[in-house]
Amino acid sequence: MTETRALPRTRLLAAVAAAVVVVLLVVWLWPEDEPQELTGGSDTYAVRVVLDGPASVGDNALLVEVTDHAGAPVTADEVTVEPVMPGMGHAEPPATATAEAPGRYRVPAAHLSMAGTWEITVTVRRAGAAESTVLPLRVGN
Ligand SMILES: [Cu+2]
Repeated sequence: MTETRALPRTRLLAAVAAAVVVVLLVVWLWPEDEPQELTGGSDTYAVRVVLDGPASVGDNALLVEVTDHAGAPVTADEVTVEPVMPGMGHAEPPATATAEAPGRYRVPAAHLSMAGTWEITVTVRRAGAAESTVLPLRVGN
C-alpha cells in the first residue's frame, strides 16, 4: 500500500522537474536571443547577412558572408550595405563593410532610423563588376 501512495508523489516531482526544464529551455532558447539571418544572391554570389538579434531601430551590427554558388568564400574589392525603406522613399547612406576574413565582411553599425519594412541592398564589387542583392528586413521597435 505504501507503494501506491509513493508513486503519485514521484510522478508529481517528475512533472514539476519536467516543467522547470521546459521553462528553462524556453527562457534559454527564446527567439529574441537568436541571431537573425537573411539570405539571397546574385548571378555570381550567394549572400548571407547575420544580425546579432532581431533588427531594431538604431545601429545594428551586420555580418555579411559572400560566397560563390559552390560555397567558396569570395574576396571582393568592396562590399557595401545600403538600407532603403521603399514604402516611404527614404534610405540610409551606403556603408562600406570591413573585410575580416575571406568572404566575411562586417558593418559594425548599420543605422535603421525607424521600425517597419526595410530592404538591405548588398553590393559586391570585384574585378570591375558590381552585383547587388536585395534582402528584405523587418525592423521592430
Ligand atoms: Cu520610414
